[in-house]
Amino acid sequence: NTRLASHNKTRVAYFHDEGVGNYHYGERHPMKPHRLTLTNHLVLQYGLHEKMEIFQPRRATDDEILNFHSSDYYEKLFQQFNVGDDCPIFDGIYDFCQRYAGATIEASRKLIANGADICINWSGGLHHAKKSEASGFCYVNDIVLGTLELLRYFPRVLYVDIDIHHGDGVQEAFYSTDRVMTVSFHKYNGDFFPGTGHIDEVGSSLGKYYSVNVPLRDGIDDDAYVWLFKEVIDAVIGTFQPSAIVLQCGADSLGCDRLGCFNLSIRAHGRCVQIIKNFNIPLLVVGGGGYTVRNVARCWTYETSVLVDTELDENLPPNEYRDFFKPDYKLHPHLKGRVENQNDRNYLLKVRERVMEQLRYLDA
Ligand code: ZLM
Ligand code: CA
Ligand code: ZN
Repeated sequence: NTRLASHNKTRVAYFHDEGVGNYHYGERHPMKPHRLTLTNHLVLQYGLHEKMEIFQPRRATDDEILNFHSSDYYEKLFQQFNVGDDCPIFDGIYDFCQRYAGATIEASRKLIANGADICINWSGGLHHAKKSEASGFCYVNDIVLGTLELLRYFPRVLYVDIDIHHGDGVQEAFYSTDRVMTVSFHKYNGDFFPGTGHIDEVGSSLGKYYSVNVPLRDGIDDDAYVWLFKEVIDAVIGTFQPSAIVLQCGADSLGCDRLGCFNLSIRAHGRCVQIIKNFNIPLLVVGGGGYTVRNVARCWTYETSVLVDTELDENLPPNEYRDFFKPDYKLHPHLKGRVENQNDRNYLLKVRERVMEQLRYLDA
C-alpha cells in the first residue's frame, strides 16, 4: 500500500464530540447516547488518547446533510411530531444529527487528505436512515454521507456492517452502483427489524452482485461468526479490491445485548475489527447499535485499543463511571447468554457457498 509506504506506524485519528452523549431519545428508549460519554471516558482512562490524534469535530452543515437526504424530509423531520416510538423527536435532535454526521464527514475528509490511516467516530453508524425517511433510531445516515465524501477521491469503497441489524439504508443508497460494495452480517428471519437483508438481495443494474448479505440465525457464537467473517471478507476484498473501507461496529451483536440475540464476546467482535485493519487499506470506523450500555463502552474501548495496537489491562481503570461496570470491573466479562445457537455447520457452509458464488460473477 503506497499510502503506508512512507511511514510504518498506523496513524489513527479519533473524532469525539464532547456534547454528543448528552442527548436523550426519551424515557425507556433503548438507544442511549450516554454510552458515547462512557466509551470516551474508558478510552481516556486507559490512556489511548496518547496513541491517536484527537479531534473535536465540527457539525455537519445543512448542505452537507442534503447531499443525501431530500430537503422535504430534512425540513419537515424536525417540525413533525414523532416518527413513531422508534424515532421520537427529542430536544436537540437537530444538533445531535449534525454532530454525529459532522464527525463522520470530517473523518472521511481526513482519510482523503491522507492525514490518517484509520479514523474513528463511535457516535456514527446510523445505518437505517433513508433519503426521505427516519428509521430504526436513525434520522440522518452519516455512513452514506461519509461514503459519498470518500467517493470523491477513492474509486471503490467497501462497506462492512457487523451490527446485528441489516444495514438497509446504506445498501439502498448504493444498490445500483459498482463503486460501493456493501456487506452486512445480521440476524435474518423475515421478521427481525428491518426485515430486509435476504441473501438474494445482490444489487441491481451496474450494482448487481455488489450488495452482499450474510443472514444469520439466533445465538451465533464466536468461532462460527469469526470463521464466516474471515471467509467472506477475504473473498470480498480479493475480488472488489477496495481503495477505502467503512466499518460499522454495531455492538448489539454481542451476547447479552438488550435488543440482540447473538452470542459474541467482545474479543470476537474486536477480532473482526482486527481482520479489517490488517488489510492496511484507509479505514473509517463508526459505531451503531448496542443497547447494554456497559458492554458497548467496553467493546468500543477494546476496539480502539485494537486499532492503535495496544494491549489493555483486564482490570478497568478507576473512573467516575466505575459503577456501570460492577460487579467484575473487567474489560472482558462473560457475555454468554441463554440463546441457543441455531446456526448449524450445514447452514453456515451453505451461506458461505452462496456468497462465493455471487462473488464469482464479479471475477468474470
Ligand atoms: N415498536 N421505547 C436498531 C433499530 C431497531 C419496529 C417494534 C416500538 C425496539 C424498541 C422505543 C420506550 C440499529 C421494530 C417496536 C416500541 C415498531 C426495535 C421506545 C423498546 C422501545 O421501550 C421502548 C417507549 C422502543 C423501541 C424497543 N425497536 C426494539 N427493536 C426496532 C428498531 C438500530 O441498532 O441497527 C442501529 C442504531 N423496531 O422492531 C417495531 C417494528 C415500533
Ligand atoms: Ca449488520
Ligand atoms: Zn442494530
